[in-house]
Amino acid sequence: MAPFSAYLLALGSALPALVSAHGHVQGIIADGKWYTGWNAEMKYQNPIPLTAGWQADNLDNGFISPDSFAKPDIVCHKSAKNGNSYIPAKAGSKITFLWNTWPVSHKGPVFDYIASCGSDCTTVDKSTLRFTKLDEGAWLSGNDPGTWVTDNLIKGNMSWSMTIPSTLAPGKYVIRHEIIALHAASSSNGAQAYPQCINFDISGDGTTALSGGTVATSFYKASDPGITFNLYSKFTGYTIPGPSLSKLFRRNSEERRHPRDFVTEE
Ligand SMILES: *[C@@H]1O[C@H](CO)[C@@H](O)[C@H](O)[C@H]1NC(C)=O
Ligand SMILES: [Cu+2]
Repeated sequence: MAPFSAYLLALGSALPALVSAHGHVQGIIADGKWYTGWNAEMKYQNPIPLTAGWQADNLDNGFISPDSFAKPDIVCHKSAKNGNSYIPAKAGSKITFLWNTWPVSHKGPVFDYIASCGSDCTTVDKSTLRFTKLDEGAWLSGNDPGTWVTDNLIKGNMSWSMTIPSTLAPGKYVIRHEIIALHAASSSNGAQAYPQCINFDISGDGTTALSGGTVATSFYKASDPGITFNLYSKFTGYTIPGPSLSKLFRRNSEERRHPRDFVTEE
């Protein structure tokens, strides 16, 4: 009986990883149209379905830890390979990222970055992508643990919306949408980054090209005050990690649609 119950115990402890509640972007809505995102189980299909979502190997819906923030996995999640199609969208369009689920405990900042792929996002080397931060949200109020934009994401149908700048030049781009969960971030390797990359073929008559930008392996360090952070303390502020928001695009009231924007901040 000992071997059998030991087997059950082992099985029992393996199960939480399989049914764990952190998530991935299962769908994207652009210009009102739904596109299926990448789901790691698709890697078992032959052929692999066409998705604009990058093919990450996050079968456990897991995350990237600070000890990998300078490694290629931080770019588009674990062992990510290029998405093999594009979502067509016009500059100025509203884009909504729909997570399959998100746990209330996983509070933290949410980001949208964009990088030009040059001519082809399906073959570009991810280590060459230089990202511009388009959108960010984080702490809203309270403490220990307080209210965060992830709470709004959960209330809003597990979704996060952003607007592609209306002046962005047409082209092939990767948008890197990311949540960093801070529930374990009081220890220096405890923050959890969940990056999700999606290819977009952006049209329109914008003329603003991206310039500068930062490779994702230089975004964050474990020692950043917004990466090692004790959510369960009487904090009075939060320093948003990563590069600062782009000044290439003027935000207008029409584009300020996300819940975070209804919080007084300027
Ligand atoms: C809510 O989320 C589900 C699942 O992702 C999606 O099918 C549905 O379109 C979403 N509803 C809205 C109003 O965005
Ligand atoms: Cu989790």
